[in-house]
Amino acid sequence: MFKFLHAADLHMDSPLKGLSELDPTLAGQVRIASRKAFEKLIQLAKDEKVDFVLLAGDILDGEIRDQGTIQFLLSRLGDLAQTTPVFVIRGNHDALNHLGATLAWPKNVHQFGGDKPTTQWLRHLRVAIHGQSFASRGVEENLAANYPEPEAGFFNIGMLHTSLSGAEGHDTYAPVSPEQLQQKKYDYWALGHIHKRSMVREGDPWIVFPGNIQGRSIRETGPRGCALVRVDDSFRTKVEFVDLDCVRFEELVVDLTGMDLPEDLEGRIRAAGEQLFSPGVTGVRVRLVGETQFAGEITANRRLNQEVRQILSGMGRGLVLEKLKLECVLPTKGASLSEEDSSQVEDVIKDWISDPDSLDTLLAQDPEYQDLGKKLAKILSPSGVDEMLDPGEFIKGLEHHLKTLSEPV
Ligand SMILES: [Mn+2]
Repeated sequence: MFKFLHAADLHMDSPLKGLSELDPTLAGQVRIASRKAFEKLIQLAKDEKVDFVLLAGDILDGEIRDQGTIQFLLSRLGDLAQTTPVFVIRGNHDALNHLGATLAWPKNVHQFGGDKPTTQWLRHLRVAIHGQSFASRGVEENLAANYPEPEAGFFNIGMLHTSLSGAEGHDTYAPVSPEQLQQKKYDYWALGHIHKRSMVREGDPWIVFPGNIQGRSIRETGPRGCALVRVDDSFRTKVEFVDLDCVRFEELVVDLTGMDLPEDLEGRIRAAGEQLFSPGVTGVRVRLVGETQFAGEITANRRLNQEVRQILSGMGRGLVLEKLKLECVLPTKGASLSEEDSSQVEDVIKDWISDPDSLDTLLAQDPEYQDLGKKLAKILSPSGVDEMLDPGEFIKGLEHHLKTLSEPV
């Protein structure tokens, strides 16, 4: 049996966005997050004693702002390369013509060329790895179409940087459909480019995006890492995602529906926050949603940002506020009426239409109708329940409600 790691989209030293107001200690962690994640990848390779490592493109982010980035990458890969072969393809961000074809890769790193697909063999493992780098940034043709036939008796891996048939939020590169990949009769497609981890197919063949190793903004929420792949002697394969990120981004949706007191806001945020797992630092986008009578009060609170920030940090779990979004609203008119009440309102309206005068009397005398007045008031005005007890007002309310009905009764 053998094991390998499949990672992609390292975007080394790419800055993390949306956490600018962090205290200096946390800011330091955020700055080195992509390097930390890469170190964890190397450590995982050592701990698991994997037989080889695949890096499926966008290892570098593009512009090299700092030569230290490359030195760091090469030195850590060098640690590994003493024992473990590493196979690299270049993607759109680190295309050969963009960043230069030659990096001083350590000896055991093999970089696939960009002219045509080629194959590397690990004969002792019966593994054949096929791959091609991006020669330039905008590869629009189906690279996989030219990949070689599978090597009989070998575990065939195709390394490819691709958006497959297109994915939301990603430019289209080296397009190919999962069905076309399947037709190649390989065992495992080690893909890169899409930053969200996914198993496009779980066998026959495996088609896997490991995602990036470190999320970079609120657009990249959830755990990030690589795929650890175990293959037995019959080539039966197990794929497991392993988290490597040190800084995470999460969206926290806090539903304020039915909140009885403004002070309950903290409890609701805390309860929702308890559900988050933080690997160290987690940038949290808090979205306050739902229907609450305090919506106006919440929106008007100019200290709210600061308060939410404190609630999160008070939880002691490395949660920091990325951004606060106020999406809660006053209770919708009509939403608080049960079906039974609604039909009762309809009945009242019908009575009123057939005999407008009778209803005034009815409202004044019948407690049941007064009660209904309160219920109707809820639809018409969430805050003005009491004034609606006046029968005249109730009639006005009914008139209003009648206008809002789509069908005349
Ligand atoms: Mn890419």
